[in-house]
Amino acid sequence: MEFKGKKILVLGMARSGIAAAKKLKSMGAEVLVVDKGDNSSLRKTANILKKEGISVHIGSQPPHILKGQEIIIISPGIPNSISLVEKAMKDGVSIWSEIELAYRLAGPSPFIIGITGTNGKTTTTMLIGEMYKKMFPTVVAGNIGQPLIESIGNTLLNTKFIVELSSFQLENIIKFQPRISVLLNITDDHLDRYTGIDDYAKAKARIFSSQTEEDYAILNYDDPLVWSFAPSIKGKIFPFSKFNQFKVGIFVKSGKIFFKNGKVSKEICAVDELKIKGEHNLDNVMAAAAAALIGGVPLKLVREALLSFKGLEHRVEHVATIKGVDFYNDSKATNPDAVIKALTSFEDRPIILLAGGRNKGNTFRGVAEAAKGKVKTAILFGEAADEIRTAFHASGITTKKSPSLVDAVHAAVDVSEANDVILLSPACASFDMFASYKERGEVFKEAIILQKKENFYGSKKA
Ligand code: UMA
Repeated sequence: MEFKGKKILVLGMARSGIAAAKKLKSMGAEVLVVDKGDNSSLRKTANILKKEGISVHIGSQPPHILKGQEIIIISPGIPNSISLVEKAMKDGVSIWSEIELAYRLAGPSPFIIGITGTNGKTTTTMLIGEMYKKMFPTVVAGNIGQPLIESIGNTLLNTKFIVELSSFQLENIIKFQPRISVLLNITDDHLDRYTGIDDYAKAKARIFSSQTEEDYAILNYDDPLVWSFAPSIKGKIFPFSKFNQFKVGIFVKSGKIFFKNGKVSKEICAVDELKIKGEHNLDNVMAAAAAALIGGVPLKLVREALLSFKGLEHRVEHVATIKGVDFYNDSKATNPDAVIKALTSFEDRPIILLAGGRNKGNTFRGVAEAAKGKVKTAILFGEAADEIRTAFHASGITTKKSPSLVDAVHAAVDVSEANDVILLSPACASFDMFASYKERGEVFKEAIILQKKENFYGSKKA
């Protein structure tokens, strides 16, 4: 596609916006980047982009900036409901996500695997990446933290793009066509952006919108909302299930994972052989193995990748064992469903749960229900502490409030005994107290290292 001389407005000047602007500029487009924020780091970025010949406007997003613009590349964090975007739509300006731009520039019919779902997308994306890397030149990008556009132009013809996709990114795709799409699950999340779960699910299901009969859609058969999209999908449906078996699909039978596709039948591995535990991870493993086997990765390499995969940082990550107490960092659990899944990872061990942060429009009743009989104390922090406390009290669970995450770690240690699990699994976004879930996880881990150094247990519990 020709961008030379085209007037393009890039909305949002963070990772996606910066990468899109640079790419478009390199292709001869007339780029204007707009960000409503104004702080020292944005000003610094603005200066860098200006030096590269990119126009920048920060501090506001007034309607006049739309004048003459042909396309808007919108960052995922910006909803289509802001007045500037609503006006642009009325004026007939095309609105593309950075993913759409990357797709248009990736060459004819690029091999893309798109992975979406409320939870497990990063784990599944990483796993698929590990499998493909053993066989093909592979790019792993998207919502995982690296804008897809950054890798476009530097790849070989047979490169496989493994792309984690959020509902935000999918809202503004048009022609984006993954050869293989994966929809893992849909549960309440981002309800501060969507009118309800159906609206959120509709955004996720856009991943299938340009797929044809040649393409594949790997779907969670055990999730009724996911499966409800099956009849409307043009691509070949490839189900995965923990409870049902198929002639075409991937499933668990007698503790083993099987892949069947017509005459092809493969036993992949025993569930016990996997290092990543929990039922949700079984879903991720099945979806990943299906995406790899369908795409031509040999069984041997799929097995190798699966059996060596230890999981991700900030995702039920084991941090330390101190005097029989295990500390786990699950900072990436930013919605209730992720916490419910994490709580299933520790068999019958008592859990001290650290939760709180910024609520994304969710209710905590489900977490409180799942915590019954598992969580002995919940230590709560951040904006949503009172809301979570109300839900947990209704379930009869003891709670404590802490002014900070570090203080919450101290409070958890105070009430802990050998064999307990101290789990940070917040059920909320981090933005009320931290820059990201990663920073929150790092602060948690540092607090634990400090506990070790100060020999807290030695002085208090010996
Ligand atoms: N802004 C405006 N106008 C507005 C609102 C915001 O100009 O009306 C500006 C802000 O001032 C800010 C910029 O937009 O400077 C932020 O853009 P962004 O939030 O899209 O940030 P990026 O760094 O581009 O990150 C995005 C994804 N962020 C979100 O979806 C919120 C990243 O996912 C992703 O890794 C990155 O693109 C690369 O693809 C993060 C995320 O939290 C991990 N995703 C959500 C999730 O996983 O739950 C969906």
